Amino acid sequence: MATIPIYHDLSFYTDAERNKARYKNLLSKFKKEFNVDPTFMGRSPGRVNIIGEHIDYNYFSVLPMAMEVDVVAAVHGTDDQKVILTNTNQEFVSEQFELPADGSVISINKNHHSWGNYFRCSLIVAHNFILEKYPNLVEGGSKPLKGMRLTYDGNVPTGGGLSSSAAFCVASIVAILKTNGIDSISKEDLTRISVVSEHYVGVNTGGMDQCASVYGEREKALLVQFRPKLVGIPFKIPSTKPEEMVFLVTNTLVQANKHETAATNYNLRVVEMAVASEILAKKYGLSLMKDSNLKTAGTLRSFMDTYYEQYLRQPPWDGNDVVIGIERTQEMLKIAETTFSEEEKVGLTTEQMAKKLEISTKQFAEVFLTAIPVRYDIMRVYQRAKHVFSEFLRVLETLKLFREHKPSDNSETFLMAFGRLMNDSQRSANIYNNSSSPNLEEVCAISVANGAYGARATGAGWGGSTVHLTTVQKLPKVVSALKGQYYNKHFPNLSQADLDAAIVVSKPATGSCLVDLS
Ligand code: NG1
Ligand code: MG
Repeated sequence: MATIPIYHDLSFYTDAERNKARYKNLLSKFKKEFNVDPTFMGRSPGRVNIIGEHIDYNYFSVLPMAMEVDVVAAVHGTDDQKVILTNTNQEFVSEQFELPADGSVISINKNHHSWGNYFRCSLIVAHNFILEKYPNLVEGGSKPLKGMRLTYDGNVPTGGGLSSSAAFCVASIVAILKTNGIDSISKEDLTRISVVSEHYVGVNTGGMDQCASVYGEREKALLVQFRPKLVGIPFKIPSTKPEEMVFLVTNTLVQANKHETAATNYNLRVVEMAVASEILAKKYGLSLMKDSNLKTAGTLRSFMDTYYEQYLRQPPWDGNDVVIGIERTQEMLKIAETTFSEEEKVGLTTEQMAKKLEISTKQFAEVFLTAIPVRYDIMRVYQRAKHVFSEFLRVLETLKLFREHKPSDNSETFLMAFGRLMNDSQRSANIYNNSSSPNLEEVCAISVANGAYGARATGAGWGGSTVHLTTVQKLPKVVSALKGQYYNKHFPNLSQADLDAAIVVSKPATGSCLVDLS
């Protein structure tokens, strides 16, 4: 089983030089804070998603890559039961707390939102994992975890769609496991446990970000699969000639605060898609595996698989054969079109949804509205299903394009087809998933009009970052258009440093790792 690498220097960065000052500052801050040197560092990167948005929590594959920006935790384990969290960024005020002396797993007060809660999430999943796999380290659960002193340094923009939260949680889990004596951390285990960590602060994430953060490799993008099992498969993106392809990642500088808007945005999508899967299943008399984050309802992937296996009695899809995947997903789109009347396609009230499911509104509330609090007048169930199936189709078409592109092929044709898929993804996010924003639309339109083949929001949306497909040659024009038409217009007083941080060319980077300081 592959384990996360251990480094003794910064050679895992493409640009180690650029990070040296950062690490020096981190180490001196630690020493000043705790009067001792850290013994190791846990690190995990942010990611950019190339294509496949709001489908990971339906278990449809996505295509992200890890980035050079990351979260690093310098650590010193102690024999007391105290955890002290500090950060090189003054905005994150120090926190400390005691681990329960009786060896029990801590709990979180969800109503009190703080950065320390993300550490607590990590502690919960890491502790449960230790109890499950290494119970002797904590004497079967009667001994507490080790105390820890930590200083964090992160350069993933927060609320920016590059998954700072996942990078933070994964780096923290690595730090906690290592402190408690687990040196060899399997990528599979690390992904599996980190995927659910943020659920403890009430954000019902899928598993793309954590998986990309763990499995990232230099020069490689990732195919993140959820079925038949969760895994990140690194692969080389084809190169293009004579114009070398690049991904530009830009931040709209409009923060998407997922935590505060969850009830009407992110979490509502999770619920709407679960409702969609159950309505589709009802139409064919199928009973779905209850695999959504609600745990009382299915997912759209579960519907697709059950429809083929139980209704059409066809063998299960292995997730790899792109042609079969495309065929099945196109069938799903047809089903979504015919399951709802024109009137229902506008959106459904609670009564209408209960009626379609042939249950009472009280039962509807029990199944769909209890585990995850959401607010709505109508649920746009048809639109969400349409977004998810069409978006997965675009992921498969992108993969097909990558696999079929040969070095001797015309790059322009390839880039145009790839860009079109990215643009279609953005259109669907805007029209069917309602997860775009005026700023995101503006940024994408500017870059496409100035030399990008495609542009789209990356991550949850409603603000945050965008990813643009362009080439080394076309890049300067795209960047200067974005500066002139977007940043200067909306943020005229932005410092040069902030502007540089908002516009980055991203190369695929190394995933989670340990840095040994002994
Ligand atoms: P961001 O916005 O980057 O955190 C979120 C989810 C992903 C995925 C995307 C939408 C988290 C940690 N991650 O990404 O799992 O669902 O939205 O594709 O919330
Ligand atoms: Mg996040």
